[in-house]
Amino acid sequence: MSFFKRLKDKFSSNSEEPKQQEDLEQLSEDSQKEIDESQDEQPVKKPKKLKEADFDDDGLISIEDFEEIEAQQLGAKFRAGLEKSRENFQAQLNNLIARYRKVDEEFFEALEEMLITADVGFNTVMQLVEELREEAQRRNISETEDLREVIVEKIVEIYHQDDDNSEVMNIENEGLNVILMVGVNGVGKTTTIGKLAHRYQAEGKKVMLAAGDTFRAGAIQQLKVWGERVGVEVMSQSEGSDPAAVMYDAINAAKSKDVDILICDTAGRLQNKSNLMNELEKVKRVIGRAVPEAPHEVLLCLDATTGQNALSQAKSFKEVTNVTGIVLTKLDGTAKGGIVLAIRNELHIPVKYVGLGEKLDDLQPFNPESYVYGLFADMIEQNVDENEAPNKNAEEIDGHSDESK
Ligand SMILES: Nc1nc2c(ncn2[C@@H]2O[C@H](COP(=O)(O)OP(=O)(O)OP(=O)(O)O)[C@@H](O)[C@H]2O)c(=O)[nH]1
Ligand SMILES: [Mg+2]
Repeated sequence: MSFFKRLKDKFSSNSEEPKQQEDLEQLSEDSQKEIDESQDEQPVKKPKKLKEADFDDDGLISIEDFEEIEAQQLGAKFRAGLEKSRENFQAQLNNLIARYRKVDEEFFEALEEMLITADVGFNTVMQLVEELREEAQRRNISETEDLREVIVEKIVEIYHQDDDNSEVMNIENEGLNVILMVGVNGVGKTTTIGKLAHRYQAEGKKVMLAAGDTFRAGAIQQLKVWGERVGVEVMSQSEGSDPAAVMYDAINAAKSKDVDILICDTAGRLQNKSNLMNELEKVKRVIGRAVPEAPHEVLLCLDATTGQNALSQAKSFKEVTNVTGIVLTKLDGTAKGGIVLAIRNELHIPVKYVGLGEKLDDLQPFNPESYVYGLFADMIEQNVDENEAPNKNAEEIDGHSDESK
């Protein structure tokens, strides 16, 4: 099965909005109806036929159906969140392919330029395009049109190259887990904490928040609002108090209340202000002393709309604290979604979550396949549809010729 077809089968659904499990049966009827109705139309965005969910005796959905729905929900989220980047990437790639029909050095140079402009990062672009050159030669591809799939496939490959499944959060089932959220001002730390708390709570974890931003006026209140919205307890002290003391008390409270996950907010700090960066070290030390192994994750929030500046932030934070993962926020707000690749390949820090909007469920675990699906969904689907049409004809012809034998 082709790479595009696999992506389409996995992530595509007929709805931009993720489906609820209850809607499944209705959805399946609706999509069948839409398929029937759209038979005569151009099948550019033909909805996928959803199979009916198999409910077992307890009225529970089967694991296969659950996984299928989950992948489609993820696909729809990335598709919606990456709309701006997709419009940009697809239009630019279509332009390139139309302009340079033949695979040659001029095409590769134009592709390099396009990817660099989309924030993919210089070194990553060089590596990616070099591998494309080799692949084109190896497979004897001479038309740029035939490179579409290879380009998208290579993006996933380059992401996976030193993969150790590191997108997965280091959360233990037993005992208290501590997550420390760090980053410069306004990148989305507090919002991400609210979204993360919501996710973990939905998974049945007991979550608590620590209001470690004692610096900015209103920051404690902002976290409390998130706590109320999500329904989790927020441990706080007064504005101006020592953030390390806030963390220390919060950890003790979390231990005594059998909390599974404590998520700690911190003040936004500029990477070039050494006193603030030192404060972060202290916070981390205090956490580590109270719970061995903690913090289990130090998540650095980066704002995708700040482009290459996000990379330099990451480098500075990495120097003072052991960043274990990136949360790339506001990916919905940029047309330069290539920043994900730059972060991964130039910093070797995994992107664990991406922010795809401002709603509670707009924080999604990062995965390179759902990402490229979001980045190229229309192109992928159109390509699969076009390729399937002649195949069908070929099958029919084959069938006839078989019969005539
Ligand atoms: N569109 C979009 N907006 C986001 C996302 N994540 C956060 N935001 C917005 O970014 C703004 C800043 O978010 P905060 O969570 O307050 O950022 P912060 O890092 O805690 O800021 P400081 O506490 O001032 O350092 C808010 O308006 C959020 O709604 C996202 O994924 N997409
Ligand atoms: Mg904040």
